[in-house]
Amino acid sequence: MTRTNTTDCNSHTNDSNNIKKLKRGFAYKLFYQQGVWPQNASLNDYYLAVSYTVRDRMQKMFLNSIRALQEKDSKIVGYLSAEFLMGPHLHNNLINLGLYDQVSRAVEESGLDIKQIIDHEEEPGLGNGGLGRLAACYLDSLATLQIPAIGYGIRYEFGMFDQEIENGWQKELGDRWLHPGNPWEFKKAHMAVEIGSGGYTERYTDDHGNLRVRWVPARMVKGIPYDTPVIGYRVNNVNLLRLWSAEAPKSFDFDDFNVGDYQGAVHEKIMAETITKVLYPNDEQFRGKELRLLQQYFFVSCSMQDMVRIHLFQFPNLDNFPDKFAVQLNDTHPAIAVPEFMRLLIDVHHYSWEQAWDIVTHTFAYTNHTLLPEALEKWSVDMLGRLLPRHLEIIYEINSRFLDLIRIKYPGDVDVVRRMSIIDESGERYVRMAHLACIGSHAINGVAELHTRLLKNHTLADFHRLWPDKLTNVTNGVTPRRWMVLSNPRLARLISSAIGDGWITDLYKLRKLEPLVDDPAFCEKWQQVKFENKQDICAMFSCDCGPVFNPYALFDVQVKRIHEYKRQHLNLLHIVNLYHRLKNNPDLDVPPRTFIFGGKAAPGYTMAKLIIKLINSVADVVNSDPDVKNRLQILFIPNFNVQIGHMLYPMADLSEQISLAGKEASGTGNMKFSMNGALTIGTLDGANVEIREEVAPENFFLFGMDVNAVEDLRRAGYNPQTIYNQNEGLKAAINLIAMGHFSHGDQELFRPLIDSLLYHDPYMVLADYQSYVECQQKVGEVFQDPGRWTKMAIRNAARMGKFSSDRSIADYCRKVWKVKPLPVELKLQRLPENGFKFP
Ligand code: Z15
Repeated sequence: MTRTNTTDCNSHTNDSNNIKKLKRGFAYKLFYQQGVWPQNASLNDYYLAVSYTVRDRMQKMFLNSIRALQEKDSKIVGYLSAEFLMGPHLHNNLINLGLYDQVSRAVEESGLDIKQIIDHEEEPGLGNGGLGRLAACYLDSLATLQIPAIGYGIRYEFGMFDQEIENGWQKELGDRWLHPGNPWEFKKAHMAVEIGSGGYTERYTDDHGNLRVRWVPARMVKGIPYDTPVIGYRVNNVNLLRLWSAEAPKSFDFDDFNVGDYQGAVHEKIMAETITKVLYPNDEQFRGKELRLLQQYFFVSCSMQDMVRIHLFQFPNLDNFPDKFAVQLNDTHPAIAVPEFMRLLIDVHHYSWEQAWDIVTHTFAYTNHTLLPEALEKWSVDMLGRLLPRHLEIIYEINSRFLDLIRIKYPGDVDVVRRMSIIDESGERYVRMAHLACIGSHAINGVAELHTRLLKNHTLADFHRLWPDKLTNVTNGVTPRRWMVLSNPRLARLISSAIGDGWITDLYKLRKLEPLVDDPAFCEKWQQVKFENKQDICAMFSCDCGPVFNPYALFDVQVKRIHEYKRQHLNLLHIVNLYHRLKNNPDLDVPPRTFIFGGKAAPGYTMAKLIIKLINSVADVVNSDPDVKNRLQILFIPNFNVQIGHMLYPMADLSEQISLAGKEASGTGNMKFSMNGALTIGTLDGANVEIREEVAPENFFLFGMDVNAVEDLRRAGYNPQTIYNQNEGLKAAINLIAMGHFSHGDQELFRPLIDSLLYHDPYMVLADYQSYVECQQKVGEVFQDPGRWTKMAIRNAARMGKFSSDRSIADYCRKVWKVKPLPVELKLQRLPENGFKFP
């Protein structure tokens, strides 16, 4: 389905006409919206003027899409997620609209540089890492596949913190993304909803003599939606990202002011607005903070009330709600939606328990994103009951009915009841959110084949045994629009010139690249693209003080959240070992390497922060050592985010995916690297398994234990010290760190890390060390044969079809949501020439 309006028309006169209109648009927005003369305008003024001009070009599609939802009998996906890591909007919208070239020319003819304007955007970093970025990729694919969808989440005033490196340590700075003004959102004050918390419940008899329950909250806040249009690639469909912001329900200078409690009234307002103030920066580390639970309940209640309102706009009751909405729970963060929807159906809309439960369980589906026990959410029963007394009652009732079923199914088995209960009663009592999500959903999925298998066999084994058809796999994917077309224009141009541009919406078409590995001219162009991408980054980091990076080196990249299970320290041990070997033997036959790291540590995660300090400490020593000059360089790029990802994935030669097998649910960075022609060094973990399957084993650098070997070793009793004592290279590397070689002789600084490795090593770094180093040796050898390396890289990219988020979304539509595309036509509606009259 392609758009048929004028922006797709390529005739020269139309082009120059459009450019003229765009230029007029910029000037107009600058004058009337920003209120400045061009000569007084700041870069931010120009950015906003360009963005508002582009936004105007989306409005017709936006309004037609919303009308299509209301008119037709269409099913809508409601994607509930506490995080949406969207990245910059302007560039993506230009690409999806097909306006990049025209706007770029118009900006140029206005005396500016489009790159500068694009780079000025403060990215909305409303997510931590993989989970939030996945939600953003899925919104892009939903719109592109013309599936009606609303992404529901939280409009955090402060998103993911900005990371600075000070003296090698991570420092967190507040992210003020809204400060310069956000041209992409529309505040919808009239669609506000009310959210309660605290208080008590009471039973009462209604006018018809029915016994009912009423929740009397102690506090109320208002949820205000802010809508951001999400454009598909070259289609008319525009979906909605609806983010909720909390406000005090009444003006604070009114009632209380009159009775004299001005401070108290202001306090109440501040408390209300605190709810959506800041994103919790923990990725896969559950922390039972009350405000976090309130955030979850807040956005979930706003969203469910919103969907109910939309539904009742079209239908007389909620009986057929599951035909109108498919609601996806992105991890357990929105799982409180299960009792909230029960409450709305029973207490507000007066359904019976049985009818309500039927509607609820046909509405929700749940995606699990982790197997790490410390990431699984469990809220203390006390806290949940204090904040949401009615929801705790409902959870108890769900649990009691569920456990009755279990007792019938497995008579006499008390252990299964204990294991499957929503309430963990082993000590202080907790609500297990994953159990609540599983019981309240009709479908559960893992995010990679291996992950789903482990869910079936371990984490959710009891649920899988009970409901064998409920658990399915949907392997993650990423959008090729942002992660290839936008971020790697050189490669995109080369690919399109060779095989046409159909691959952008059908990534399996990249297969057509495969025969070109035997075309020397194509291979040379491929190498040239990679080289120029590497030169770009070298240009950015060259200064008179620091190291100048060598673009001929092997660029070896690990960018992702800093977490022990992801094993950035395994990478480091190899680097220290290589450094040590190069010092002892200057003739060592290895290619020059530039190691690049990037990633944020949760502010409270001491070990992760120490790993960042160690990376920077090793970098300081290595980069200033003349003995390894031009052969070994290390760069920690601060503040890894979507924007920096745009630069890094395209320039990588080698992608580090080295988590302990069984710990990374899927990974998605692994896919972004491969699509951009990097080779992977990786374990058999998460989606690595499937990437290796697609690209064939000979095009993938595999090392380390598989899940079975990990389990066997753990059972046999793992002792990292034996490995340390038996491996001279490893010993040398660890000793260098422990003896203070990278800390000016300080032997205490890295001791917690060294002790953890030697005495616990929970992620078996030492066990995989030798295999990793040997594999890296092979990587170096292959890199010294550029012809061979390039063929492998092309084969990697050519076989990435499976990892487009378009494929993932198509899977969800077929297996989970049962939704079909709804192409939007542009029924041209002209604005009234002579103004309008209110009806
Ligand atoms: C997160 O980013 C992921 C899982 C979580 O449970 C939380 Cl709380 C945050 C990641 C996984 O670690 C990663 O393997 C996966 O690719 C990603 O979610 C998207 O599914």
